[in-house]
Amino acid sequence: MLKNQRILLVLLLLPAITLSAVNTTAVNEALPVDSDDFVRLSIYMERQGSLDYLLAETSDMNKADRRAFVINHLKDLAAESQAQVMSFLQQRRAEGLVKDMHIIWLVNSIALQAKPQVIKELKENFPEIGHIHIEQSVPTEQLMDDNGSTRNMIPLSSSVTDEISWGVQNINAPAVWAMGYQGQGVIVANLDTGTNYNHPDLQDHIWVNEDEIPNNGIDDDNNGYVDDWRR
Ligand SMILES: [Ca+2]
Ligand SMILES: [Ca+2]
Repeated sequence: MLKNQRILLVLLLLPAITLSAVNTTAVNEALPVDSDDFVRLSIYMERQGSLDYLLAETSDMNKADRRAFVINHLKDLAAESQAQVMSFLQQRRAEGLVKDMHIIWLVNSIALQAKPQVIKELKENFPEIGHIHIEQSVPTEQLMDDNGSTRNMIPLSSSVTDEISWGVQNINAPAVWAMGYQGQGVIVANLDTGTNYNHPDLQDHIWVNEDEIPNNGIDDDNNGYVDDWRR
């Protein structure tokens, strides 16, 4: 097997290997108390794909066949090991106690929302479950400083230079700029946990909501967000 193909396979299986190392049937996540709301969770099955098995079985295959074999194996493993749990969850879903259910065959897990009583039943009755992870939600206020900025923002280096970073050089951006293409009129959306709009490369290019008057405590453009002039 070529080295890069082996690395690809290892990367594909890494989450499964990491999870199988947990090797416990104890489901020890705390459930929210005094609530009958839906809880978002992931169920990870005890059985996980074996890297040794897959390497041995696919050693003589080409890349396409190897990919198909691994995918089929992991899907079969998920279907087989999740059968009892899925049957139970489908029954509870019909009763309105489970929703938004998805099988994640790559790591042999099921993502869903369920009422707390269903999670308790899962813990008590299905030893084939290795681990249940309860997704915790964090109120936005806990993530922001009093001034509304994101906490723990990394301060900018004091030694800012005009040097073009290696990543930008590697995609040959300077050559494109030299041809006159500099992003004029293009607005790029960024979905992330935060952007430092004071960064020297960004501060002159950040989109501003011109229909919003900054910091007057009023949603001037009536879009549901107060003072969202630059975020
Ligand atoms: Ca607004
Ligand atoms: Ca405003």
